[in-house]
Amino acid sequence: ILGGTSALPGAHPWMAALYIADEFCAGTLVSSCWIVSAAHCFLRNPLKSQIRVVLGQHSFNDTGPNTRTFAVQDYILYPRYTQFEPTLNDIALVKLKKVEGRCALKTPFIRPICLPEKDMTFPDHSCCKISGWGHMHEKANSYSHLMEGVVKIIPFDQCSSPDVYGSEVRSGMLCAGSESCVDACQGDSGGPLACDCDGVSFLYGIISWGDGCGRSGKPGVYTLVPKYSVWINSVIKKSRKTSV
Ligand code: 4AZ
Repeated sequence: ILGGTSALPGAHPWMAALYIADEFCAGTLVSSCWIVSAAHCFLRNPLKSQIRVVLGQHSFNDTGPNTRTFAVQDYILYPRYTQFEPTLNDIALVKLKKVEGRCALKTPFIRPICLPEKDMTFPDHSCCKISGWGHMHEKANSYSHLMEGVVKIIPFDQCSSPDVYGSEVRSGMLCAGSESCVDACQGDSGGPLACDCDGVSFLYGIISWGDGCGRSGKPGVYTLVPKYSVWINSVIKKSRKTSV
């Protein structure tokens, strides 16, 4: 995250750190066994056994009394996701492997975020929060402790104008940025854009892509989660019926 501030421990209890073979992505806990992340994080077809999910983490690569580490039972990319259009439908679900019959237990540092229903919309210019362990400058080469920042939802017509992203921005995406250059960067992918309604946080976007980080006129682009709510719920419900 560029231009943000340090998050207090426990401020984003749904944050998941995904160690995927030699890569790193973030994700968001949406129920005790399920993480929502970005499909592009799994483009190299990592083995499930090469993935670890850490919940309750504050500093990158650091476990402690408040963290829980999980192996992965399964990961599922959005059905129409393809490497030929890696920014389109950039959403994946990761199922945690149970330990003694359970996945994530709620603690002050671990708690799921609410999933929006398919028709939930936050208006243009709404303020939402991004968080992550990613680069703090476009040319950084290390990850950080958990950072957060506020970004505003940018009208779709503005983001898809020729001087911003043109036709690269498609339906199922949303743009958000800030005049003070708060933005997501490498390593933040898969993490949440969380928007509050009546004091409740919803996973409205997934950090996906952008032209560099914090460049003026080049906002971050996010997967628009409500467009995928029906798919997410169907995968989670199916798995309840078919697995233990
Ligand atoms: C990345 O490489 C990345 N500024 C994520 C978000 C943005 C840029 C790059 C948006 O994961």
